[in-house]
This record gives sequence, C-alpha cells and structure tokens, in this order.
Amino acid sequence: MSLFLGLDSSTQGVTAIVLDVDGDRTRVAYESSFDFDEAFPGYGTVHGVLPKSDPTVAVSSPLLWADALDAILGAIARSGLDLTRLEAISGSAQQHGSVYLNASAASMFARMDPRRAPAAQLAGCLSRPVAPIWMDSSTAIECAEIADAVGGSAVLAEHTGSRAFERFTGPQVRKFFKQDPAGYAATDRIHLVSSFLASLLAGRHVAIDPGDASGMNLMDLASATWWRRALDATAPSLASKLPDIAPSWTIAGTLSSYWQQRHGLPAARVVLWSGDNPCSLIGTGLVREGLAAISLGTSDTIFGLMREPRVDATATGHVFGAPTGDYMGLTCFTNGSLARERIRDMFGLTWPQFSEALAATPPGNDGRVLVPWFDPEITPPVLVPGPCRYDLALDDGPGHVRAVVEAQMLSMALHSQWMAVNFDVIHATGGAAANREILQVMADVFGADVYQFAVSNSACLGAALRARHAHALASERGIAWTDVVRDVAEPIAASRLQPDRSRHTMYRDFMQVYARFEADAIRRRPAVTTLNA
Ligand code: ADP
Ligand code: XUL
Repeated sequence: MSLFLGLDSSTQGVTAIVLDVDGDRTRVAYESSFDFDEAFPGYGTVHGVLPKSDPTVAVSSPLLWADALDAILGAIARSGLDLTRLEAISGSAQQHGSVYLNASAASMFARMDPRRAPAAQLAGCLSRPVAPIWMDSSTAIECAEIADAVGGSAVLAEHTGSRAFERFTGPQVRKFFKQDPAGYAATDRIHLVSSFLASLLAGRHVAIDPGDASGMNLMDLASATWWRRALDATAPSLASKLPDIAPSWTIAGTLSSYWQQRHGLPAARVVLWSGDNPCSLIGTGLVREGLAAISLGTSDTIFGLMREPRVDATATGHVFGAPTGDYMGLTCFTNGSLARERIRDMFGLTWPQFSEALAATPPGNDGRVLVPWFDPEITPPVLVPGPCRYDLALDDGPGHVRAVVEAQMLSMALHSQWMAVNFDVIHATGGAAANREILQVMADVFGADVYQFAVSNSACLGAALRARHAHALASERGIAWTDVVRDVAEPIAASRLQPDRSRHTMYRDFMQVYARFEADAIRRRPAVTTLNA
C-alpha cells in the first residue's frame, strides 16, 4: 500500500490530493485546499493576483506560492494519513508564469532553516519581486519583436507549438530584460511556477518538463530542447539562465531535509512538476490519441493527446508536450457558458426549459444560425464583440437556444481539426456538462461517444497520478498509462451518449457552412485581430 501526493498551485489557491494505491486498486485518500486571498491576506492578492493600475499587467508573488506550499504540506502532515507510506510527490502549476532568482537561491534552497517559514528566507533570492502570470497581456510589442526575429509567427509556431502569445514566458522575459536590464543581469535562474515549487521541494534547482516548457515560446517541440533562435530573439544569455528540460517522469530528488524536519514528512521522491493543462490531460484520463476532453466552463476548451506534434496553421490553438512523452493540442473559446447563459436569460428560461427548447428544435435548426460572439473571442481571434444572426428572428427563443449550442459545437469541431485526430470518445467536464441535451449535440457534431466526467480538480489528480507513474517507472517494471488512470480518472460508464449517424453526416456538411458564417461575421466588424507578425 503506497501513497502518492499531487499538489496544484493554481491562480487562486493550492490543492493537494493523496492517492492510496493498494494492489491494482486506487482511491483518493485525502484532498484539501487553501485559497490564497483568504489564507494569506497579508500579500494583498485579489483572486490570486496583485493589484495593478495597468489592466494588462497581471503579477503575483512567488513568496505567496512558497508559503502556501508550506501551509498545505503542514495540513497533510496533520491529516492522520500514515505518511511513512508516502512514496512520491509531483505537482501541477498555472502555466506560463515565471520566477526570477539570483545566484543565492541555489544555496538557500539547500540550507533553509526548518524552524522558519519559506517566504522570509527566500525573499533575498528574488531578482524580481513579482512573477508575471498567465493573465498578463502587456507584451504585445515583445511578441511582435520575437516573431519578427525568428522569421514570423508561422515559424515560431512550427518550432515551439504556438505563435507568440502575450502570456507566454518568452515575451514576458523579454519585457523584463527591456524594462529592468539590471534586474535581468542579476537573474541567475528563471523558473516556471512549476519548476520553482519543485525546486523548493527538492532543495535544489530542478528541470522543467516539456509540458510546461512548451508554454514558453522557447522550446523546440520536436526535440524537447531549448530552441536557440527563440532564445536569441528573446533576451541575451538566456540559455545560461534557464533550467534544463527533462522528461515529465524524471525523479528530481527526494523531499529536502527542510520539509522532512519542518513537517515530519518522509524522504519521498520528488517528481518534476508540469503545467496544469498537461496534468489535466492525465487527470481526465486522456492517455491515448482519439480521446478528447471538452470542458464547458466559463469558457469552453477542447484538448486531447496527439502522437505527433502537428501545429495549428491558423495559430489559435496550442501544442504542448504531454506528460506521457506525446503531445497535446488545446483550443480555447471565450464564448462558452456566458454565451449560453445570455441566451437563457434573454428568453427568461431555466436550464430545464433551455434543455426542452433544445430537444424541441430540429438538428440543423432549419438553417437558423447564430455566431455567438457576445464577448471578444479567442478562437477565431475577434477583438470586437457582437453576435451575428442569420435567418434567426430576434424573438425566436427556441431557435436561439439551438443556434448557440450548435454554433459552439461546430466551432469547436472546426477549430480542432488542425489536431488531425479523429476523436471517438469525449469526456465532458465543467458546469454545463450536467446538461445532457447539450452533450447530445456534442455527440452528434463530433460523431463521438460522449461521457460525463465528474472531476473536481483534474490538474491536481493528474499530478498525483504522474507521481505514481514516475515512481513505478523508477522502482519496478514500469506501468501502462491506462493502468495509472484506472479507478480515479475514468468517466461515468452509465453516462454514455451515442452519436446519431445521420445527424453526424448532416453536421459534417453544416460545419463547412458554419465556417462561412464565421468568416462573414468577421468581415462585418470594424477591426479584427490578426496574427502578430
Ligand atoms: P468555471 O469555468 O468557472 O469553473 P464551471 O465549470 O463551474 O465554471 O461551470 C459553471 C457554468 O456551468 C455556469 O456558468 C453555468 O452557465 C453552467 N451550467 C450549470 N448548470 C448548467 C446546465 N444545467 N445547463 C447548462 N449550463 C449549466
Ligand atoms: C493555458 C493558460 C491557462 C493557465 C491557467 O495556456 O494560460 O490555462 O494554465 O492556469
């Protein structure tokens, strides 16, 4: 009987999940979390972000993350679990965020005083007091500069998996180098949130895994090594400041004596951390090509495993490394639940009435179409919001209900085609996955079986499962990923919705028609974002 710990340092808080593996049975033995704002009000964060006057700037505090790690490890130590059985620890962190450390960090990691909390001891190790995070959009100029220097957006995407995005680490590093050259020069090591926290656990600088490194615009995706041309385009001497890149299942060391003495924890293995999206791939059980997860949350996201690193030619999607050593494609849509809610509220419906309207209208909606960009859209990139209606009367409630759901599903199918994966099974998560009428449209559009997937924190669960996988690889004959995810990262078997073949055939044609409506809706607005190069 062995325990495996997964930690997740997200935008707003930290979570821990402990898995208990007994023979071939796995169960969640413990779960807890802290909210940054509530547990550490002294840092002054709001939803995990430090207040800034510039709305494009989003930064947080690495010291807060360190203190939160301390708090959650303390809680685990007091949980009553038999921690002598704790074999390995891994983690997940919000992607893209970066931590800037001076040369004193390496020795400090190794000699921290167990009587004192980590933050106070680490404060002198920061060459930049704050860490830019994924919500930051202040680097448009640097994105354009980097893309130009490497030969354009398409070249950058082809090599790194994504065109330059404001929140990605490379453009953030470049902005820091330009704004504070002395601070940049004093920086000895630039970590991601994931590798910073893993280093803190191991008591020494550890590597970044390809899953999180692919969110930097700096890694050559195919070889999982730093791409020299991108490094040179970003900032001088960058290669010497970056950690190595190593496989996600690398054992980075054992829990340092600091944590062992501070909380009485055992010398468990510390496995490299990864980003929250790569960890969620595992936590939603997507361990083979053909499985996708669609999250119907505030925004809608589709992601799935890819055996080959195919890149999105339209440059709206991302390819990240997957913790299995494969790749993952991910495309995000802003107009998700909020757009569905807007239609629901516009016609004064409850969710059950929304579902009834969906069931009462014909697939294809008799040609009534809505392009539901109530807010600026990420995919396709649309800055100026405003929905467009085609043959859809303003007072046609049921028509709007079907039109918004069909548009969202068709758009997701259309803009995930670049992954060139035939998804045969979809795990539906997020609040709107409770709605089976919506999921039936999903099944029909994708021609895939759709399962409801009950998941509270797939990133944290994925981290715990990764710890188990790496430990098995290091100590036994290894373990198949299908065995890793069994019991805890599987969909609800009885929830299966099957596609109707004739409706799927209809939707395949309709998708091309919908693509033309999207193009028309883009043409109609005064200004639309274009790729930055
Ligand atoms: P977040 O991305 O913030 O974590 P959730 O995954 O919790 O969001 O999803 C919340 C959303 O789920 C709500 O905004 C609501 O629109 C939607 N939702 C909840 N129940 C239903 C339902 N029965 N049908 C459609 N949408 C629903
Ligand atoms: C992905 C992204 C977010 C963060 C959230 O590109 O920016 O999903 O990882 O933590």
